Amino acid sequence: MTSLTGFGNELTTEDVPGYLAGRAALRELVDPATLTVSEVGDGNLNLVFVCADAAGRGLVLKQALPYVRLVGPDWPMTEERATREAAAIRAHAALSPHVCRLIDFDADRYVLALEDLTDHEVFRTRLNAGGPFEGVAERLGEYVADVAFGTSWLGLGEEEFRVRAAGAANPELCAITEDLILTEPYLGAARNSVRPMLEPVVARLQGDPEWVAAAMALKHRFLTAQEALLHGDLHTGSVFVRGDGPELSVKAFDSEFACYGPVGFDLGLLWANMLFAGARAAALGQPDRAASLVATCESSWHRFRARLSELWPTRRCPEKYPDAYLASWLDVIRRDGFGFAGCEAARRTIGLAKVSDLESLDDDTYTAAATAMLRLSRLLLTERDTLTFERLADAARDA
Ligand code: SR1
Ligand code: MG
Repeated sequence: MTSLTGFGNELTTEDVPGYLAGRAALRELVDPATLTVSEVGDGNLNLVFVCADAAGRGLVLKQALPYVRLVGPDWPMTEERATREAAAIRAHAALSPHVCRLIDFDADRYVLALEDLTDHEVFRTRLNAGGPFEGVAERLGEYVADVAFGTSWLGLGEEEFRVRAAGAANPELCAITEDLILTEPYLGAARNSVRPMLEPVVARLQGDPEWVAAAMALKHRFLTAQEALLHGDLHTGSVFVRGDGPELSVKAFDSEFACYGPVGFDLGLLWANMLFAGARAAALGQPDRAASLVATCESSWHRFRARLSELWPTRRCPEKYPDAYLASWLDVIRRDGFGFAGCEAARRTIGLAKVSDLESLDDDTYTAAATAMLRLSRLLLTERDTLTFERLADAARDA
């Protein structure tokens, strides 16, 4: 039985069949009488139940707990995040095929029923195992473009945009992002930690006012720019993949951090996590794989830009937004993307909720990869206005 704390509303593996039988939208999709259920939540926040019946039909239930699972009941967290995630999935799934589908949402018990993607694997797991990645970041670039345009004032019109942005506030989850990604790695915090050999590198960076000020400027952007409904946590652990080449399937999931914010935030998190995979490969003595992983930052950007440019002629009120504006918005997004990548690079190295790309390495390879990521963080943050992908690739190779 899975019951973490005994909170009344919490599902256990035993109650899931009865729960499904009681939900009109779900009981026809799987047979509650022949169900096998396992709790697989390995993320930081929620319970996740994989359900399959004897006929092989399946679905997934995700329940928000009233606290952060990673830490426990000492860190309370609103279950309303499930309501916001449901709204974000609906908005995003209407705009992109690369989104895990929502089947049902129980607003009383904060349970999302999601399409069964157990034939997929988590992208980070595949990357860590040395698996194929061609085409994944590029599809994610398209996904970011589709949802960015479609939830922006350009896709919605100005009044509808303001209504949607006001309805999508997600303050508690944004506070986690503001603290963990945009404050603590730079200013220091009890929740930060690195292995001892990295401590001097971190101390040097935290004493570098240019790096710290750049991170604060990105926090300012995150707090004040409301361009589109972001995924809000688009790292490689929030993406399922299946197959390769023409069979490739890519699905983003776990959008409980969704909020209106700067579009470059989603791209930046994706880029930083591809750089982590690259730093891991480099530290493990695979320079060609590392270079190809780093190159996905540029190729996902190109796909993002191409898709946004394709959507541009469909904007509401084209007379209000001349063509020249697209280029300037793209410039802003690229610069933000570099900056937020620098923040994510620092956060996943120094702050809470680290990445297995680094954490599973032995001390020598960890030191090489973590030091490289902190060097890249500095470059991405302090030189974001003039940085090119070519320069980023050179720096990643030399880091
Ligand atoms: C306390 S939640 C920690 C992290 O998990 C998620 O993946 C987000 O990145 C969040 O910052
Ligand atoms: Mg998550």
